Amino acid sequence: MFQKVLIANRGEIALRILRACKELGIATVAVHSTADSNAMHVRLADESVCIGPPPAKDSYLNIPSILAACEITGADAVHPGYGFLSENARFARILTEHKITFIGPSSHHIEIMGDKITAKKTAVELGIPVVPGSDGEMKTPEEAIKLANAIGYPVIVKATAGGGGRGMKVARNDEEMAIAISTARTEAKAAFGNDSVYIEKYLQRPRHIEIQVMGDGKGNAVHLGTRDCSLQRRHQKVWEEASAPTVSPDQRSEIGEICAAAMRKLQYSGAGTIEFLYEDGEFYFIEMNTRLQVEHPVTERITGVDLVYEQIRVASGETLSLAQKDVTFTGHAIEVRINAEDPQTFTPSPGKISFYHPAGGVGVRVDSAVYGGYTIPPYYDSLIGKLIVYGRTREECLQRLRRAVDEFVVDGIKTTLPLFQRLIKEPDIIAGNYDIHWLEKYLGTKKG
Ligand code: MV4
Repeated sequence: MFQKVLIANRGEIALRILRACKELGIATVAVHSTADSNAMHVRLADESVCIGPPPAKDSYLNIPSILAACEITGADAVHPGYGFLSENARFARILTEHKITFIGPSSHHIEIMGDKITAKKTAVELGIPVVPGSDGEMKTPEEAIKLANAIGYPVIVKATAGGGGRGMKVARNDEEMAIAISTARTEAKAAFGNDSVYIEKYLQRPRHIEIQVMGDGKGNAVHLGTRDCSLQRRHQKVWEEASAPTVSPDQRSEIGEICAAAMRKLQYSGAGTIEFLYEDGEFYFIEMNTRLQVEHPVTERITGVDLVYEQIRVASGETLSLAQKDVTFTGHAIEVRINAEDPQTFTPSPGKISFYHPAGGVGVRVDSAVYGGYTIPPYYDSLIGKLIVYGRTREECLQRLRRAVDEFVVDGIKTTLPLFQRLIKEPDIIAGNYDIHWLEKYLGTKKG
């Protein structure tokens, strides 16, 4: 096991990782920018190193500074959290070259899944169902139009180097296709330095359902069930549930076992999420995330598995502490993301929290790194904290969510808490009847 772990992140996820390290008896190193000197992750770590000025590219994304922090403190492993360097294959490789363990998958697996065409080809080879579309890159509008006619419109053009919704264009006929291919290539070149694009059948009203997986790099892997993350705004998730309300236990086992078997074949190591679009009872692979996700606590709540503990264990060379038969699913969990944003316009609202009272009580977990008197800096994402509630049934979970949102107080800045007050009264939300477009339609047509 590691002696000392450096946490290359900030905010609630840095605390989440610190807590797991403490329970494992591992010493911790926090890194921080000059804007985060007073941050909770710095206070709670055993040691801390300032790695640069506020902009993330100069601090949390600054590989030489983070390597230097490892050298200075003698850390033998780095946990990247999510965002920042968590899916940077070069960072994972450089750490390995310096005999420091990257707590995550191999740089090879990060690379495969980072290239969306290679990811999809890999999924096909592993027997994971994918969205019908091109086998590879589309070079010309003519080629794309020919294939689009074979698939049938509407079709979506995606950037090979994209992901998370960046660089996508929908085409409904040949004329739109010609334009979509050219503009998508130009935009992809500008955004990612790579103009490669591919096409897929456009699914009109899917849900976003993902499977949590965990492997040990020795051919052992398990799935930890489903999450429904359809409630998003501009590709930012707002509300996540486990299990996905519309997937039966039999269907969960079926798609889950396909994913776990795929990870065994790949000898995948660490936590991963296989993302699907789900429409008319069918799963269609779109992407794989090779990291811990923001919404991992809902899975932890219904399975009882500590995902960060497992990540650290397998990174240190131990075998997975659980087999598939040990994974059980109990009750229902919902996470809502409390952001420092205007609840109507979603413009960021950084500043000083004058009073803070998190919700508590039975079935409530709050993952946050803020406190009363803390000033949220303007440089990073606007997540204040995650409210995770549990119920034996989805109905009980919703009742607790109502109660917990009422109880939660964050004064001094605008937050998205009032949005959740509204959402938990909506019949479609109560019924679990929503798709990936529901929230944007709701926000566009209804004014609070
Ligand atoms: C799609 C799609 C419809 N059909 N692919 C957006 C994020 C990226 N991970 C994939 N995305 C989509 N891919 C096909 N073939 C619709 C989306 C999409 C979406 C997906 C998940 C959650 C929210 C979304 C919002 C808009 C579009």
